[in-house]
Formats: sequence, C-alpha cells, structure tokens
Amino acid sequence: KEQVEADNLPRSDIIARSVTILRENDFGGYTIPAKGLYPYQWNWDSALVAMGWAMFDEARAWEELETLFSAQWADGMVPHIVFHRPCSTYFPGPDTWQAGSSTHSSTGITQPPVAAISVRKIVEGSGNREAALRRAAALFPKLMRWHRWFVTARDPEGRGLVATLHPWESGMDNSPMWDEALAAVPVDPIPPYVRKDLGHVDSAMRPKQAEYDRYLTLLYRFRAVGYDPAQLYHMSPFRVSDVCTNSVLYRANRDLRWLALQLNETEAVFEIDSWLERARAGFETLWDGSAGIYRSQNQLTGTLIPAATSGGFLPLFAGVPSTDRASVLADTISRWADSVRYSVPSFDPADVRFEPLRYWRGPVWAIVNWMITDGLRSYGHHKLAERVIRDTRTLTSSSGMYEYFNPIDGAGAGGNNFSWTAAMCLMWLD
Ligand code: 2M8
Repeated sequence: KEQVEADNLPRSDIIARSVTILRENDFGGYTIPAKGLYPYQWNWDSALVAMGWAMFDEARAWEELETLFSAQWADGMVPHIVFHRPCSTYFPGPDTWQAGSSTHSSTGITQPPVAAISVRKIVEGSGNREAALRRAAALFPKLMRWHRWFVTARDPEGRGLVATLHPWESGMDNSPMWDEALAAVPVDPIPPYVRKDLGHVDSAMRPKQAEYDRYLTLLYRFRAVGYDPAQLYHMSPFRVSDVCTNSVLYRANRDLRWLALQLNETEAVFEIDSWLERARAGFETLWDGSAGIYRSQNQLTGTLIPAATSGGFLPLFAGVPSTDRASVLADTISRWADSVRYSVPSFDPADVRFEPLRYWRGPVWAIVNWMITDGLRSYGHHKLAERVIRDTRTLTSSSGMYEYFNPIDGAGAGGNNFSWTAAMCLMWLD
C-alpha cells in the first residue's frame, strides 16, 4: 500500500521520477550530475549515484564505478572530473586543465573518496553476492591505491588528516569554511575567462567572481608543476584539513576494510588499520566541544576554522565520535533544524554569513542529509534521522529533484533533475 505523507509524493512516483532522471543523465557507462550545468563525470557524484543505480540496476551501478576508475592516474589519484567527451557548456574544461592519465582527460585534483562506501553498499544489497564480490574484487586494488595516495600524497607529515588543496576538491566549493583560507590566495594575472555556470543558473546561487579568480589561480599554479603531488602539497597557497573529506575517507576506509575481510586480503586489513588509527588522532584536533561540532583546519596557519558547516556533522557518518559526542552533535543538528523550516542547512543559520540560496553557504543538500542520517541512525538517533529524511522528501516532492534547496522557503535551486538528489531519494526507500 502506498504511504503518502503530507506534501509527499507516493513511493511509486518517487521511484519513477528518480529512475527517469538517472536514465536521462546516463551518457553510457557514466552519469552526468545534470544536463548543461555539469556535462561530465564527477567523482563523488558518480559514487553516490552508483548506490542509486544499484536500487534498480546493479550491473549499471558497477559500470558507473568501473568507468570512474578507468580514469585513475598512475600514482593512484582518481580525478574530480573525467572529461569523457568534448562539451562546450562547462568551464573550466579539458583545454584549461590539460591533465589526465594515458587514456583519459581529466582535472588534476580529486574529490571526497566515496567509492569504497558505494562498493560495500552495492555488495550488501546484491541479490547475487558471489557475483557482486567478483566485481568488487576487481575494484579492490584500485581503491587501495587511491586511499594509499591520500595518505602519502596528502598527509606526508603524518598529521592523521589528509590535506585538501583546492575548494573544488572539498566538493563544498564556496563554503564559508574556506573564506579566510581562500582570501589569503593571491590572484595571479590569469588568462581572461568566461564562466559558463552563470549561463545555466542565477548568479545569486553560485560562487562569486573573487572566488572563481582564486579557483583559477590555483588551477594554473598546479598545472605549471604538472600536478606533481609532492610539489603541490608544499606549494599550494590553499591547504586545509577538510572535515568532510576526512570523514568520507575514514568511512571509506572502514568499508574498504570490510571488503578486504570478505576477500581475505589480510595484509590490506593491517594497512587500513594503521590509516584508521592515525586518523582517529587527527579527528581529535578538529573537535570543538564548546560549539558542539567538528571543524576544519587551515593547515597553513594552524587555525581551527570558525565557520560551522554541515560538514562538521559528518564524523557521525565516519563513526568517529563517542556516543556522548554523537549526542552533542545530534543536539546541534536539532538546534539548526529548529531555526529553519527544512533541515539540514549547510551552514549555521545563526551566523551572519548564512545565505539560504547561495550554493554551499546555507542551502540543504540531499547528499549531505543522506550521510548525516546514515550516521545518526548508526548512533541510534532515529527520530532526528527520520525528521531529516522527511524534510528532504518534502523538498524533493514539492519543489523537484534540485541540486540544493532553500532551507527557509523550500525552493529548489541550482540545477534541476539532479542525479545525486534522485539517487538519494532511491536510497531512502529501502
Ligand atoms: C559542484 O562543483 C563544481 C566543480 O567541481 C562546480 O560548481 O562547477 C559541487 O557541488 C561539487 O560538490 C559537485 O561534485 C559538482 C557536480 O555536482 O558541482
């Protein structure tokens, strides 16, 4: 029997809409995030979307991840965008980046490593576990190489936290978390450029020009050293410990460890254990007990970044905090949720810099809500998790499958018919 909550679409409609979006954004082995705005394969989008595909077409889910890893670099990095085919609707594209592996053109930076999380989910949900484990086994060494790259290329000093060298790597591009660190990046005399994003979406919903100038400055500086990871870590004028990336990596390492056990890869288990142990110590340095949230850190200045964002709840998804600390985090989420209509805003609504419509500076994101609710459930905070899920369902039912949503009036913003939003709706149905 259909369960219809107030304002919400029936289950069958959610499935039909979501499946249609994924199929329409399927460009043959990879899913673009949204037509026009994002015409290539994005790293963490693909890994999240694969979980959505798995709900109705497992073979297609595996293909998504296999296509992503076909662009893995020789050093183990998996790039943040893979440019499978030319397209003129996005900037900066392959001509600007001038990067890639021997077979694929790509960007020269990475994104939060969701793939191992996705692999575990797909295996666990599979009707044919043996066959699923065979597909997973083929990806396993590639996942190990990518995670090892994070530890070696991005934590060469053994902090226990990996560095993010570009706001695009964080996936939360214009988050207030990066304001100070990005403002400290000098703008070089870069070639003139035309932003294509503003041809698709209202400028009030996107990063500002000063941010783009710095995004591009970083890109050109990285390009000048051939994206050599050893040099990048030391020369990048932007280097942060991003709480989201580190949480995703921690969770991904736990899930990779699970897979290693399934595959009897004992040595890998020991290696992953050492990464996890190191990271646990790292997370301790990000906890802000008085504010009840985890923060990111500017590695270049050593300062804990004052902006509290929804990324600060993601250690719940990682499984890092104690149960006491998890309750403190749940209280902070509830407080934020009480001060807006739809949870969870991406930035503290009480902060003067909160902007309900501008991208990563306030709007609700379905993928972050999925990670938060997965974490809340694992700590037993079911009521709060249900509230967040209900809010996201209402938003997607009444406004559409948008990229993000205004937490105050619920309006959809950014791109429409968005792949990861559709995928998360499918994830919540099981
Ligand atoms: C957004 O980022 C891209 C750059 O990577 C952009 O604005 O052009 C972010 O929301 C990022 O997290 C996401 O992966 C990407 C595609 O959905 O869009």
